[in-house]
Amino acid sequence: MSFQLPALKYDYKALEPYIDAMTMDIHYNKHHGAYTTNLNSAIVGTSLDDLPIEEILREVSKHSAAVRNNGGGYYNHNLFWEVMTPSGGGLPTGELYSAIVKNFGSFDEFKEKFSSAAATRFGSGWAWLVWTGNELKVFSTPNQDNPLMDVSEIKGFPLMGLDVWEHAYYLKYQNRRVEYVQNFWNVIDWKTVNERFIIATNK
Ligand code: MN3
Repeated sequence: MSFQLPALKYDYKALEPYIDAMTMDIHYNKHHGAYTTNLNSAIVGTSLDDLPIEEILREVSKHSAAVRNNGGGYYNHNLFWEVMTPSGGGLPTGELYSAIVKNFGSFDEFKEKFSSAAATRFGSGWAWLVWTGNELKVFSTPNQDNPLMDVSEIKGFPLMGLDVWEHAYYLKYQNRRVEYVQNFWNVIDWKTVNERFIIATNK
């Protein structure tokens, strides 16, 4: 079995002006494409060959750096494309909205906390909203780590992730990561994030 680059549900220019078409094209085909190819090379012929990606990541400390970096890169980008949409933005929907208010005080406090996690992650990494099993948490990870990994500071089910590697924004925003993070709120797909929340809380 090998992992496949998932089909995008929108075209490269669909998230403009917030995420430009050239960044989408390169990010998806070259970066996500390379994580996918390199993950497959790292697991071919090993005992990981038949496992779902979530199971590989759950015990990632037992595997090679190539599996950690490319397995994380593969999963994280699958999630990233999924939680964005051209008709995004606004307020979270459904049960997720109530849970955000309960955990963070208000949507604005949550938004501030998530934006800050994204802006202050030093170097390359990701900001996360995660369901830990009994609460929502916001934090960030370095490189391609994520909350499914046993090496993660906070573990749980990732509901949404924001890529803050320079390759995610540099062509359009150069060094202005904060502006990229602010604009992300215009393309977030709350319907999908709420669906992930319902899956996570029913596990
Ligand atoms: Mn990326």
